[in-house]
Amino acid sequence: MDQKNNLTTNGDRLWGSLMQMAKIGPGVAGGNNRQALTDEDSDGRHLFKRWCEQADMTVSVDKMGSMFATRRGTDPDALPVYVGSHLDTQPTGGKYDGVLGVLAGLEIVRTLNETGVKTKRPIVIVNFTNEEGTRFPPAMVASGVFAGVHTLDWAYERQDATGKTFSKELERIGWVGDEEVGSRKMHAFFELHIEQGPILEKEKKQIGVVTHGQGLSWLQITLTGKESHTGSTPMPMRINAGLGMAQITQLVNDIALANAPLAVGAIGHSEIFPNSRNIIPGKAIFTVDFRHPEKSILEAMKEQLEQGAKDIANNIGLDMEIESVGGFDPVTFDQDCVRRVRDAATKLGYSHRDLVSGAGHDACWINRVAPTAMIMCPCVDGLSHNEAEEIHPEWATAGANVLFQAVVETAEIVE
Ligand code: HGY
Ligand code: MN
Ligand code: MN
Repeated sequence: MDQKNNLTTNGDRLWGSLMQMAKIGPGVAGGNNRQALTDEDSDGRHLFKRWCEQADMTVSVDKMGSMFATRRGTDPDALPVYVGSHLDTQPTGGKYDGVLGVLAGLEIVRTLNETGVKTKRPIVIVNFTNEEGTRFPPAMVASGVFAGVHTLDWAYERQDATGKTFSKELERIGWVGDEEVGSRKMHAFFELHIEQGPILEKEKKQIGVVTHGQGLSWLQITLTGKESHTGSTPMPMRINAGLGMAQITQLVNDIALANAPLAVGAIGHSEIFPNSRNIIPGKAIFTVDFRHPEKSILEAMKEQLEQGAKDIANNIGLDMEIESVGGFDPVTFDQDCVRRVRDAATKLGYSHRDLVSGAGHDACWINRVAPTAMIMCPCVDGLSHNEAEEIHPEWATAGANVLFQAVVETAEIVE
């Protein structure tokens, strides 16, 4: 029997696992708030670990807390095929961002166990710590350490808004592993992820074959002015950090529109001090998120921002600091892996199209150390990083089946 061609996942079981994981760290509007290194993150990790052990896998953890669940291959010396994503979510996140990629990996192993199919190469499912970078910037920090982009010490020093460090919080939830980060060698890495954009749904395509990932730049700006009374301070005397933030917010939008149609820019994080109704803000700290598929244009956008923000600060009399707090160059995924994904979608009869990922993913860093490709499924209204994020079960199943075919093709079934 040509086992390979008849391997498809159990969509109901995958959906059931997604809904069970979604119960951990519920949001307030039907989504999830399972931020990195919180107790909820730990609970989700324990559930995933239990499921992996029930599927006869061994689970190990590295020093960044990333989890690796291994299904043995017939050749223990063969480099494994890795599949996975992340279980942490945004504070007002959805149920599928990251989680689909991890639990689809589990579904593949559950199906292989059920059918008794063996692969030459081991298969390893990964849960990368803190992909979102919302509590501890930058995004994709654990896969970044794995790929040698960040040092472990630098990552350990990252702080959340309350001053808690990454290392202390990882220790507190009991998920510091002993494995050196990045010591594992991968034959290939595949990541299934929801698109988080509108293209696939609009074009009625079931699968996105991700050929590239756009580049990202996070610039944290600190403006310092002078606190004073909102009532008695004459307008010409004010040094208003809040006004500077508002004008730079408009500048960010103008720069993105000026580099249309592919540039995007926004400010998602902002803090104003002292944040009192009748004190002119003396300080503003906020992060600019710029993205573009071409490195040269992303660099030009950053230069336009730095110049424009300097002029705004000078006009108001503000001191300004700009610090890069995250980012990565545009990514071109491995062509052989991408072809495997495209061939799998074709063989399974799914409608598909090539896609550039708008969001960043762990795959963007892993692509530096192993042949890597991504698969995307549509999401309703292209919405993500919103508790209303939604996908259809058949989209999850189609994505998992394409992932399955690409993984077993690469891991080599042993007849
Ligand atoms: O920011 C990103 O693109 C990812 O969702 N962390
Ligand atoms: Mn994600
Ligand atoms: Mn995300």
